[in-house]
Amino acid sequence: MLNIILFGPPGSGKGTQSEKLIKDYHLVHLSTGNILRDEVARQTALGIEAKKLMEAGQLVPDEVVIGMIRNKIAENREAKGFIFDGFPRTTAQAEALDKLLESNDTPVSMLLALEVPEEELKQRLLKRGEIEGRTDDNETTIQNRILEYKVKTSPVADYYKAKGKLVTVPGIGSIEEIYARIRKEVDAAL
Ligand code: B4P
Repeated sequence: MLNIILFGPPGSGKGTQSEKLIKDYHLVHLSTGNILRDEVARQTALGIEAKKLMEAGQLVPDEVVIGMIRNKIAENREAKGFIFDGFPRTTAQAEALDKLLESNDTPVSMLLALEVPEEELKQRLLKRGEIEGRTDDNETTIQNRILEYKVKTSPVADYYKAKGKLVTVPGIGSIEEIYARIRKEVDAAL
């Protein structure tokens, strides 16, 4: 089973590259950002709470996202593997994911970390804000999201580095160029 964590700061291209990987490797895409946006759109109790945090550029509580991922893994017992996109975002989430996958006997294969300079991240997200109107793609929220990433999320890369599972990929260039780099790493691991 191939379990890939696609990792990186906001706007690094996790969602963009996940779409390509799921097609080529027949994996199930689990994006906590997409699941949360769906809850917001349906105005569920969870969505109403999550909306405030997302618009402020803050992380949603660990127990909420861990519960979401637990359910999705349970719903996809027959999957060939998973792409975890935007999860785990804290060390507590990483520990919970490892436990969930261990109980399935299918550990994390690798954490692919997309490396993109901060200025480029801001430009990409501001551009998406203009095109798609996502409410968290504005200057103040982007700054907060980057700060949350530095403080709470970047330690997740160290957590998997200690397990020998960290693979870094330059996230600058065209989407196709970056995808070719990712494929090379995934194929080498297969
Ligand atoms: P996410 O939905 O995960 O959003 P993201 O990190 O901003 O997106 P991503 O890196 O996937 O960027 P994308 O490919 O779209 O999270 C949103 C919020 O949800 C978080 O702030 C948090 O509040 C909450 N949340 C989610 N998961 C959570 C968790 N586990 N725990 C707690 N809270 C959680 O790319 C961005 C833009 O760049 C796109 O417009 C794309 O077209 C463009 N782009 C991509 N690649 C490019 C390239 N090579 N060149 C130029 N542009 C490119």
